[in-house]
Amino acid sequence: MKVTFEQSDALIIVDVQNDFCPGGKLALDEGDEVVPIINAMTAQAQEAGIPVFVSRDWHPCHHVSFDERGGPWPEHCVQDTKGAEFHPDLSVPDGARLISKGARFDIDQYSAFDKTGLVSELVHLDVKRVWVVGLALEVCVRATALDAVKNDYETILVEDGTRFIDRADADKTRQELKEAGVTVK
Ligand code: VGL
Ligand code: ZN
Repeated sequence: MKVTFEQSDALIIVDVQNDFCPGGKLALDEGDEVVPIINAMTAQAQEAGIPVFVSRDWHPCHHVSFDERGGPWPEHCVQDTKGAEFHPDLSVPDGARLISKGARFDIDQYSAFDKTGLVSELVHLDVKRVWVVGLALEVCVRATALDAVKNDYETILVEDGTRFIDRADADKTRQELKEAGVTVK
C-alpha cells in the first residue's frame, strides 16, 4: 500500500503481538500477514520523519478480561510472556513510542488513546492526522480509530494492515468507522 505521509502525520501500530498471530492464544487467521505491510509503512514513516507509535496489549496474570474471570477473551498477552512480545518480524524503529494498555486491574482498555498519554504526545509533536493499522480490526484498532476521531484527528485506517478476529463483523465495523468519520482505505 503506497501511502503519502505529510509532516503533521503519525503512524499508530496497534497490538501486532504473537498472541494475535497464528499459534498465539487469541490468534487471528492471517494476523501475521499484516507484518510486511506495516513494515513498509513504517519504513516510509521513517523516511518522512514522522512519529511512529507502537501499542501493545499488556495484561497482568488473571486479568479481568480473561474468561477465567468471566471476561470475553481467553488468556492472552500476559506481561513478559512470549505471547505479549511483538511479532518477531515487526520492525519497531529506534525512537518508536511504546504504548502499553490493558494493565488496569478492574477494566479493559482497547483504545491506544484510553488514559495512555497518547493525546499529549500527539499535541506535543503537533500531529494533525493519524494512520492506524494493526490487530484486531473490530476490537483495539476500531477503538483506537474511533478515539482518534473523537480527539479531532483526521484518521485514516489502512485495511490491508489490519485483520479481523471474526470476519462476520466486517461490514458492521467498516460502516461504523466510516460513519464516525474515519477514512477506510
Ligand atoms: C484485543 C481482544 C482482547 C486487540 C485485545 O488488541 O484487538 N482484542 N484484547
Ligand atoms: Zn486484551
